[in-house]
Amino acid sequence: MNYVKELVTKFENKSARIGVLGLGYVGLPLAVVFAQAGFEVTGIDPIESKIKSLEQGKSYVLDVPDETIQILTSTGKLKATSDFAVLKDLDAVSICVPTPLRKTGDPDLSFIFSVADSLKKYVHPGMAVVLESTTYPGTTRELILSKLTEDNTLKVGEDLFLAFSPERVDPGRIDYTTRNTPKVIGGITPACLEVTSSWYGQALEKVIPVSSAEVAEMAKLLENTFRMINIGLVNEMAIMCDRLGVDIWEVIEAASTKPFGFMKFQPGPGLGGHCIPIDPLYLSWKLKTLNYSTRFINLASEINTGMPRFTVTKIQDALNTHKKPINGSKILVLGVAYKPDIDDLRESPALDIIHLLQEKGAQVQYHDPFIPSINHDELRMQSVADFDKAVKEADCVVIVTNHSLYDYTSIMRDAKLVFDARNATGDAGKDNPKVVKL
Ligand code: SAJ
Repeated sequence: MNYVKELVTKFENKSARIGVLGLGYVGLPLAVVFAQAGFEVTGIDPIESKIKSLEQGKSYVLDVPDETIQILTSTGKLKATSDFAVLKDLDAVSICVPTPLRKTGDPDLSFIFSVADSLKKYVHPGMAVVLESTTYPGTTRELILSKLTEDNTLKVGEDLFLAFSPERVDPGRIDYTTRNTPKVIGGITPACLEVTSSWYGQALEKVIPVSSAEVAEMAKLLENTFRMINIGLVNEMAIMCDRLGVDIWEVIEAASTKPFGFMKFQPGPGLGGHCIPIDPLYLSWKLKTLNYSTRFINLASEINTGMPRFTVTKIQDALNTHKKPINGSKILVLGVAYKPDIDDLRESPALDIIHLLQEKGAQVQYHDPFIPSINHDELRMQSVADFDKAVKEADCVVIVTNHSLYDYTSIMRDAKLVFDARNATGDAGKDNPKVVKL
């Protein structure tokens, strides 16, 4: 049986039955893109509430509107289930499960292990499998392939076609979407690449084939390690400028006038999100097993994780100039999401900053239009209801995440003191005696 030919034909005539394992901010948009391309797609997720929501035509992912779900489910193009047994009837499945870190800072591969165990029960000859979850180079071959072929019934490249294709979803971004962002794919064998590129090529605008799964895994880690290290560099520049008494924000604006050979990054109160602070540590963990120390990653990570403490020191200094000890001061933190205009709190530096301020005896409140409450570790807080009152009453208003809907002019007018960790106040803040910047 020539499964390559059979699968390529099924992808080309859209008769292939597609599965997406994991319906989060990566998996759901991917399932939608495959369904919109004309495939019948089954989304699979163990969390019942997600399945219920989709069955009711409700999206829980920022980038997918309700009406898209309603159209695709009503036409039968998109179904959702928590029953993994449906996998036995599918021709192709993308794995989009989380790859977080453990508390120890080591990779948490439990989601990948669990999904590989489930898939193992149902994988069958003539099936394509693509792993999308960001992970260390070698995962696709060492974990997924070995699990799916451990009983030697399937032969990769002949009746099982396995590849890695890194997700490049940036939640909230509208210029680049799952469909139009170039998609790197690397197969375990050339036939794996041929089959999976044919599949993805039916739905995505640009597929970038590479020679192996490891190249694809490593490309993703380069993308996000590049970002993490450059943010670490500019954060250290901010610390240097603080020592030198030079305005880092003006320095960056000046450097950014260079039309080539420079890329602008901004210092901040820390590094949040589920990608940038985490992905590079998957790489450093893997290299440690090969007796190599990833010094750049380790140093940048150290600098980035030190930024919340540096920020709190600067807040303390700012209060000091107003003859206010931090102990007992009322501090209002503006913006706790990990980046502007989204509702995601994961790894947000605001959590560290609030914790450090409270440790120093400050009375901390927060406001975030996207995050009504914080329920994280021992932190239980509600976003303040009366924003204007809280700004006026605070001894210091700290801009941690510069959501675009804040009116920074009125904040500078009403606040006694503003600590601006994001240069949200811009030039107006530069000449304002009430404003201190990172
Ligand atoms: N940050 C800085 N300074 C910067 C840029 C970011 O301090 O110059 C901070 C942010 O405040 C945030 C963290 O870094 O706390 C991460 O920000 P991010 O803009 O990198 O946003 P993410 O984490 O959503 O990164 C995603 C990534 N996308 C994927 O992994 C598919 C990343 O590769 C993208 O480059 C990034 O979106 C993007 O460009 O928006």
